[in-house]
Amino acid sequence: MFWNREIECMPREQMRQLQGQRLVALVKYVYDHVPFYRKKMDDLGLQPGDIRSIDDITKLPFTTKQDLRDNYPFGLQAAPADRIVRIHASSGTTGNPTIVGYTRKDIEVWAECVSRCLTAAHMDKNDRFSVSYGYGLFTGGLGLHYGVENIGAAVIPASTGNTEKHLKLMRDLQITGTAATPSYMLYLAETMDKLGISKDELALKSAVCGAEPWTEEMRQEIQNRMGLKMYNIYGLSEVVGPGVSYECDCQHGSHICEDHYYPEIINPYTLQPLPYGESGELVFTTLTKEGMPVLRYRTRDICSLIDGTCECGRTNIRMSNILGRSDDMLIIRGINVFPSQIESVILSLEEFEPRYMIVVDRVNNLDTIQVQVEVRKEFYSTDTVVELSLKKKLAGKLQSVIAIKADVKIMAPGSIERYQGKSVRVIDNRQIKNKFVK
Ligand code: DLL
Repeated sequence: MFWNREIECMPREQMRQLQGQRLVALVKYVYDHVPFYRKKMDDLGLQPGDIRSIDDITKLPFTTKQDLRDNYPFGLQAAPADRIVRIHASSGTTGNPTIVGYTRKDIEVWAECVSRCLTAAHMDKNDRFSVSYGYGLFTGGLGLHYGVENIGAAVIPASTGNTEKHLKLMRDLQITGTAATPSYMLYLAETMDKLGISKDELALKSAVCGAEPWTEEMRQEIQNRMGLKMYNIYGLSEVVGPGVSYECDCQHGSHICEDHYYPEIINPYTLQPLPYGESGELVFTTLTKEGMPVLRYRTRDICSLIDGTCECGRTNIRMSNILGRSDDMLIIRGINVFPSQIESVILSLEEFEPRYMIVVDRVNNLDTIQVQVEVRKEFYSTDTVVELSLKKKLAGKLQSVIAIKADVKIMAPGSIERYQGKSVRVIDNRQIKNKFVK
């Protein structure tokens, strides 16, 4: 159940000491090797010697994605080129991608963290595990791959695409675990229906899912359809990739590998730290990274931290599910709405598929929101009376949860685009209009 009991169950005081020692070494390392951090610290009048324990972390400057872009490609790299053995690049659609170089030790630490996650999901050397994250510049594929090899299980590098062949292999090789985005899990479930493969023919026990926000309702839906248990895995390329945190059986937050990635929650407006339990922006400092360490990296992900020993025995701080990204949060007529709130409502009603698209616009200076949603086959009808009653039902429930009147558009089964990686679920036409107004 534990891959590294000593670390995963370490008493808090001992963990704080370990983090402190690592932070002191890290700050000296980046001050000496990354001119960007040296300048930032000099500007604040801060010397490496001012950082003596983990409590001093709040004195340090933040790092943002823009900093990474501005220093493209290697400006934030701390290790010399001859020690870098892997380079990943983010999937950013605009501007420069973010480039992250890893040393051999970084890759080992990463595999260790993914191993903790896989072990918590009951995977061991007897298992056969397929990786359905994309292999390539994205960290999902190779990140999981090294973790699976590290625990001694047999890895099947399925990647995305080839879904029918992958399902055939799942059945014929009796694959016991897989890793995928929740969107791809749903696509696998749909393809099983199409091919007539029942969950009883598969031997899947666990799925390790992340790379995009997902709700409890989505978990239930997929678990029922595929007959397995889903465990959350969180991570981001700028910090390492998948494996920054992971769920145990208790599924009350994801345990952070905080011996390597120190978490904080801040108020994104005032940048002040927030106490455990309060929601805000998640910030990470990579305590042991050599290739491209980051100090107080602002993830833009909104969640809260949970302290105290978990029922599973792990003492590591947990993070709640990600509610959304601060840049994903929609402000509609002044009200904050996260797409995940809309997903929860849709999935709480049996008539709808977990397939939807949110379209936001501005008409006569007023924000509008349309929720397009697929109806399940058995509830679908072209009869306008039936359609109207479905619309009313969903619109009413949405209004009670998000306090906004949404226009609901009922879509035929199978008509909304399927994604094999991260889904796109929001189209905000206001941004396009604003761009032209400028
Ligand atoms: O998505 C790394 C990853 C791969 C994580 C596979 C888990 C599994 P990026 O492409 O850099 O890296 O995207 C990072 O994705 O800041 C979150 O907004 C989101 N994200 C990742 N995991 C989760 C999760 C990978 N479990 C960004 N729940 C992060 C919610 C997630 N959001």
